[in-house]
Formats: sequence, structure tokens, C-alpha cells
Amino acid sequence: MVKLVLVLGDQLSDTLSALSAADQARDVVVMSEVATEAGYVPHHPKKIAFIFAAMRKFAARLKAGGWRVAYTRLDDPDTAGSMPGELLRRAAEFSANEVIATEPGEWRLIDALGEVPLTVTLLEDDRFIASHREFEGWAEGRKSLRMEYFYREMRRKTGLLMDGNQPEGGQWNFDHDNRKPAPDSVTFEGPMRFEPDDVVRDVLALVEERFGDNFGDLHPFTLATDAEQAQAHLQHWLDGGAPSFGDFQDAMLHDHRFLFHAFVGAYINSGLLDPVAVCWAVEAAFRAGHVPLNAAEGFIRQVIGWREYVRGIYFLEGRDYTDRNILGHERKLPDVFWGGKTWMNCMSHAVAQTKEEGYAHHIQRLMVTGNFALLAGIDPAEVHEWYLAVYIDAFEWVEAPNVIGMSQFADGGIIASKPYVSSGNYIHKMSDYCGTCSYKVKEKTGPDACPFNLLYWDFLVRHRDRFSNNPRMGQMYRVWDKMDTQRQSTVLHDAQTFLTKLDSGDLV
Ligand code: FAD
Ligand code: DLZ
Ligand code: SF4
Repeated sequence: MVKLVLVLGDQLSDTLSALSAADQARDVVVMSEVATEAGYVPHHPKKIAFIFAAMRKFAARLKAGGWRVAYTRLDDPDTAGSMPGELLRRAAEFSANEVIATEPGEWRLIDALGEVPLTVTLLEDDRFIASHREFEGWAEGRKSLRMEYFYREMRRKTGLLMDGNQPEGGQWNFDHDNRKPAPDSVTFEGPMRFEPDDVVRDVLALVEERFGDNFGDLHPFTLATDAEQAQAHLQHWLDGGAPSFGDFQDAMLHDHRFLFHAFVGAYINSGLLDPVAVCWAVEAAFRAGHVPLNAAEGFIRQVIGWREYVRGIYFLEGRDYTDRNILGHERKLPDVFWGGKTWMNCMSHAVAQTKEEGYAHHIQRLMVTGNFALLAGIDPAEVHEWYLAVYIDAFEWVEAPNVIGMSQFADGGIIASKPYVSSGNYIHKMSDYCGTCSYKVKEKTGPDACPFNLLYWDFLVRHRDRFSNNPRMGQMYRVWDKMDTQRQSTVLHDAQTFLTKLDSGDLV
């Protein structure tokens, strides 16, 4: 009997376990652009266009490879509008009662598939290095789940950057070499850009019509939308960006949005690039003497360390992870995040770039928008929805641990040993944003004081009970305690004035 083989918009890999388990001569691949997936958050139009275009091209690739594919476009009049609905419709059409699927990357969809009145077999997503069982085994009995130790296991398992049993260069981690402030000049021009072809143009017209009001610019659209283009983009970055990736990983520059970052998140997460193959390509560039060890190790750690680790945490922690709010933050997400005008140059820049590209690099996400949300006490669920909507690479399994855990500390410290908060000083050191800002980064109080300076102390004081005994934060509490009490009250007063203006929608 025919079985349906479900392929989701972030499962566009030739090696997908559902495809490997199916019988090409008998089974039908089901792929659907559906309103529920396109609408569970107000996705950036570029993200929707990317997924739909990549899905259409992958469907064509499967057909060319001999598969029968039942593909539903968003504007198909017969669409059921949801993934379960589409499976039922196709089951009736092909007289099928069994579905083979690779496990989705989101509890919401896993649960929805569980409710479908068909026999649904969920297979492991073996595009990841660590299975759920492996991660659970690693986590079991540990007091704290730090990424670093997990990462070493992944290095041993894959053999990446290993010298026998030992790490290449005698160290597992070269992070201390990777914190240089922004360079004076950048010659790498950023991601490779692709002119829209016919498939992409069709999708752009559809997305413009249906999702044109969502936050984010659809045009210009120059993303890679198939595996060959993504591979060409990767090579372009290996040649030009990878050698400096490590040194300037944490830097931020007005005129260089991408700096030396790889811009591969969306391509890896959707399945167009294989994460381990990408890492082997970086390792090969290192062995060829083209990429230094600190860059190669730094990059490989992000992919086989952080990426695998956050996925492990998402599934280990379960369905309620996105509801966590240990710090009790309840402020509404201010308009600044949706492009509302602000005098804060760093925020304005990070949000404008997000609107135009559907992309910001890690430090912009963590130390600008994330830092601001945490300092200002914004409800982590709202912060989570924002990140899930606005970044092209955002899928819940990877986005939620980064936002709820790493950035907002809402999980109480499962991922981060201390909250990632900083005053304006850090942003000043790592970027060229402060020089042209209306606020003064060196001013600590008064109407011109950098809001990050005010909110930093306000945050620490608000959460003193929780953090003052944290060994990595004690020093900051000592600095606060030594401050003149008059100055302390001015700082807290000015912080409140700022937050009141923020809440009233005044320009801040
Ligand atoms: P590069 O800096 O070139 O890094 C290479 C690759 O390493 C990335 O493509 C990604 O696959 C992996 N990587 C790096 N850091 C992480 C990390 N912390 N977690 C998982 N993988 C990582 N990444 C996503 O893929 N999707 C998200 O929705 C997402 N949301 C984030 C939200 C916040 C608040 C923060 C702080 C980080 C988030 N990240 C997310 C992680 C990281 O910021 C992005 O992976 C990265 O910016 C993507 O750009 P790039 O490909 O140029 O990355
Ligand atoms: C993100 C996304 C969007 C916007 N649209 C679709 C879609 O129409 N059809 C589909 O199969 N997948 C889509 N996706 C990706 C899914 O939301 C993703 O598979 C789940 O969030 C699990 O990671
Ligand atoms: Fe951001 Fe403060 Fe610098 Fe302005 S001065 S760019 S608000 S850190």
C-alpha cells in the first residue's frame, strides 16, 4: 500500500531519513506550503519566500530523481491549509493510511502530527550529530550542562580538528583569540547574491501579495534557494570571509553588516547544506593553510558545539521551555523592535538591518537587541516570538534555547552561567555605533546617558537576590555598593524615567 512521505520546509536534504526509509517505486512525497506554517508567527517575508522557493526547487529535484511528489502551493484552491489537513487530503487521494516523516524541529508540529488519524512513523532527524538518546545520556547526572564539555564529545565523535586523541593545536577552544574589536577595513563583501530565477520570481509575487504587510523587506531578494547555490555561497565565504571569521567574530560595524560571518544558518537549518560537510570544508581550508586555527575552531565550535547543544536542550527540557520566565519579566515588546524610531543607534541599526536582511549576526542578537530586552525586563515569550519571526534562520528548536536560555536567562541558567548583560561600554568597544549615537556612552546619568548604562544597574539592583552570589557577578555588585548613594538613586531614577517613556511609546 502507498505510504505518504512528509517533507517539511526545513527538511530539504537528499539524505533525509524519511526519504531513505521510503520506497521510491511505491510511495508519494507530500510537500505543502500551508497557511498554518506561514502564519504561526508573522515571519519575515524573505523567510517565507526563501522556504517556499527552496521547497519548490527541492520538489522539482525529487521529481527529477524519480519520486512521485504531491506538492501544494499556498494559493492552491484545494489546500487544506494545515499540515495535518494536507496529509489527510493526500491520504484520501492516494488511498494511503501510513505516513513516514522525519521528526519536525518543533513540539507544536510533533504534537499536531501525533493527532493525525493515520499511522504516522516519526524517524530520527539524523542530520544532527547527537541523537536525543545521546544527548540525554550526556546530560544525565550532570549538575550543570555546559556546552564546552558536550562540544569536546562532538569533536571526538566526528574527528573534526583532532590530532589522534588530542585537540588540534593542543587546545579545545581558541575563543580568547576571537574577541578583537572591529577592524579598520573589511575587504570581504559578504554573502554571495543570486538573481531571482523564474521559480523565485513566482514565489516573490505570492509572498508580496499575501505577506507584504509583515515586518521585513522582501526586496531585494538575493538568497540561495537550492543546494548548488548554497554550496557556491559557502565556497565564496571560505575563500573570502573564513580566514578572518575568528578574529572579528564579536565585532559590529555600521557599513559591514555581515563582517566575516558565514551567513549559512538558514542554508544549514533548511537542509540545503549539511552541517558536518560544512565543517569538513572548513577543516580542509585550515589544513591547506588558508584559514587559521582560531577561525576554523571557532566556526566548528558554533556548528558541532552550540548548534547541537541548543537542540539537545530544546528537546530535553520539553514543551514548556518557551513559557519559562524565571525573572518575572512582563514588559511588552516596545515598538522599537518593529522599526519604531529610536535615538539608540545600536538598536536602530540592528533592527533596520533585521528588517532589510532577515539577518543579524550573533553579537547583534545577543548584545544589542537581546541585551536591551533583558535589561528592560521585556516578557521573554514576546522576545521569543519576535526572534522566531524576524530571522530567516529561525526555527524553534534553535531559536528558543538561544532566546529563552542564552539571551533572556528565562530558564534560570540552564544554558548561560550568568545573564548576558552589559552597559554601553561593551557595545562601544566592539562596534562603531556609539560615535554617531545621540546618547553619550560615557555618560552614566542624565538625559544624554546611554540607556544601556542606566538599565544595566537597574537590572542588577532588581535581581540582586538572584545574582549577587554568582561568582561571575559579585565584582559588579561590589562596584555598585561602593557608589555614592546619591549617585545610585540618580541612576535608578533616570532608569525609571527611561522605562516610563518606553512604556508610553515616547521616542527614546
Ligand atoms: P556564523 O557566525 O557564521 O556561525 C556559523 C554557524 O554556526 C551558524 O550559521 C549556525 O549554524 C551556528 N551557530 C552559531 N552560533 C550558534 C548558536 N548560538 N546556536 C546555534 N547555532 C549556532 N541561530 C539560528 O540558526 N537560528 C536562530 O533562530 C537563532 N536565534 C538566535 C537568537 C539569539 C538571541 C541569539 C543570541 C542567537 C541566535 N542564533 C540563532 C545563533 C546565531 O546568532 C546564528 O546562528 C548566527 O547569527 C547565524 O548567522 P551566520 O550563519 O552568519 O553565523
Ligand atoms: C517556516 C516555514 C514556513 C514559513 N512555511 C512552511 C510551509 O508552508 N510548509 C512547510 O512544510 N514548512 C514551512 N516552514 C517550516 C516549518 O515551520 C518547520 O518545519 C517547523 O517549524 C519545524 O521546524
Ligand atoms: Fe547604543 Fe548606548 Fe552606544 Fe548609543 S551610546 S549606540 S545607545 S550603546
